[in-house]
Amino acid sequence: MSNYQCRNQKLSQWVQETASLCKPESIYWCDGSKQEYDRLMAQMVASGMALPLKKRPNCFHFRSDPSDVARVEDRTYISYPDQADAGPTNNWFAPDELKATMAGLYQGCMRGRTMYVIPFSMGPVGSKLSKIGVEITDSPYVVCNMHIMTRVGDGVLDLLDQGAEFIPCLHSIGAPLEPGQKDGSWPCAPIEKKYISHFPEENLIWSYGSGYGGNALLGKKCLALRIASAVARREGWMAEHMLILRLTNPEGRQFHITGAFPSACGKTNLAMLLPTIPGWKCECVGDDIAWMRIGPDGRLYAINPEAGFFGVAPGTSYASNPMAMDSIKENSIFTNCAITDEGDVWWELMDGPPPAHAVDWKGRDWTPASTEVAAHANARFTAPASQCPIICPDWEKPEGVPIDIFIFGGRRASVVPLVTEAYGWDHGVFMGATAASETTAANIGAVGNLRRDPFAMLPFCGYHMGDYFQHWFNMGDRLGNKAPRVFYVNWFRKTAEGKWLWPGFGDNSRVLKWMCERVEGKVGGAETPIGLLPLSQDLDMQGLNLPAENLAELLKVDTEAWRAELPDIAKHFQKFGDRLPARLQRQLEELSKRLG
Ligand code: OXD
Ligand code: MN
Repeated sequence: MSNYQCRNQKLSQWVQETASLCKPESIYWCDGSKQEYDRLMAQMVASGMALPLKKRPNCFHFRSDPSDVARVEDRTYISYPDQADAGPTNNWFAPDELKATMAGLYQGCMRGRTMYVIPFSMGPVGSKLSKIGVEITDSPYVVCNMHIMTRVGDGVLDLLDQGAEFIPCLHSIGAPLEPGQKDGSWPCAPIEKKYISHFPEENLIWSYGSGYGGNALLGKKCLALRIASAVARREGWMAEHMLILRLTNPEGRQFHITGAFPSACGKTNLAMLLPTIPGWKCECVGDDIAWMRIGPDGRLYAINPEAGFFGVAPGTSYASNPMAMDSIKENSIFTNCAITDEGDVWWELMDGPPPAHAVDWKGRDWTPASTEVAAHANARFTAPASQCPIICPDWEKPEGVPIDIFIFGGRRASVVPLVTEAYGWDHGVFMGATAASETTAANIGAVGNLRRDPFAMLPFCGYHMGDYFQHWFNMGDRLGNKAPRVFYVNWFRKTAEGKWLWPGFGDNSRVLKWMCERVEGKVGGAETPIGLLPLSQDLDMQGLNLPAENLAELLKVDTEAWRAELPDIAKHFQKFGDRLPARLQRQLEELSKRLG
């Protein structure tokens, strides 16, 4: 039983084959309409899976199974016939073996459920920079989230009917229903049966067992980063884990900036920054992923392939990110938050005092005296990007926006200054390749450990990372003097007593201003062993009462501490064996020489 007759033969065959394998009760082709969204939500409310929020129009809350709360990096596979092609940073299984195991799991896995076919576009429908995907899933929660995060629907189906290529994304929660069996509120498979698999040589994604976030909304990390990074290398473009923003100076000149940061470094906050310096305006193009191609004028143009924000809720507040708070007032989905007695969501560090009573993310009574957090640390909101009050008017421009500046960064309590400019492209690639961050509660492993996360792509690069570094050099060679300028930032410096040296948030605009003025050639930079640093008079500090010693500390280059970093960088590079580009090794030698 199916509601649509698809004229794309390859697609219709794949849907039929999948139905024969997974044995759903029915097949439903999604049209992306509001009626479809409302109908599925109403069904989930009726089944008890979704809770409508009294305080937020058209908003719903979901509670996941406590075993299914985050991306599962150790169950995520990049599958090439030759393990060497996956590289040292990815989990690997041979395609035949992985497919055989997963086909066994998929056998009859959708019994008793509807199989949804979601045609979606990553990027504006029909843009040359966009890609079409089709996700097959047995989760109505996934369908509704995909409505927000991607462009689902008829426009895409029309392109498919005309024979457009697509990336097949197969997803099942892995919880078939026996006749008469009552469904749970978050059905999923146990951890040892979860698989998030990528077959880059076939542009194919197979996900099984999880209904959560990047494991299940396959357009995001799976397609737009892991598969797209491999496609981008073959086709000569870039798929990056980067926010995109537009900064306009008081004279009206626009600068477009992308930034790559590991988790828990304030990427969404930076993407929606409200500048504290007068006359400067920031607009958000995207908060997580950038797809970039060289345009006819030789510059690099970026689109945001997504249509929504899938943001971490705890810590989001009017103090930290007012634009995100305004984006989630309506038409949003919340997952694993706490619910107040008034029928609103709540999470740790939201503005104001905590509620006197709430129901926590596990459905238990919670009060401020409780010893556990009310919202899960990875609780999320899913919100349409169009609802962000500072969404850039050109965010859906099919040709994208021209990039002037790349920023890399990480969380470092010491050593790394507030901002450094690279001496040139190769040095910039070195900065990206050696990016490191101290782990927080959001990462696996001990808190405070230094984790190298090259280009913030460690969990998202769909091929050997040594080849990925080389791809960056190749792109730089093609861009020549039109390449974006590269900077490295660290908003997270602390005093010896553990106090923040820099206020961050909107005041980060002061650092962005310096970058823009460097691009314009208006301000200087001091040459240091690690790159160019602002002269303290060139950083706009008006209206900020920052003690002079803080600024001095933020802009200090501790040569001794940097020298001590070198062995760790060398060890990091060794992992990539003979696929480490010689140009990176040379950068390390030059840094070492400059440090003396
Ligand atoms: C994300 C991540 O969820 O990077 O965006 O982990
Ligand atoms: Mn991300």
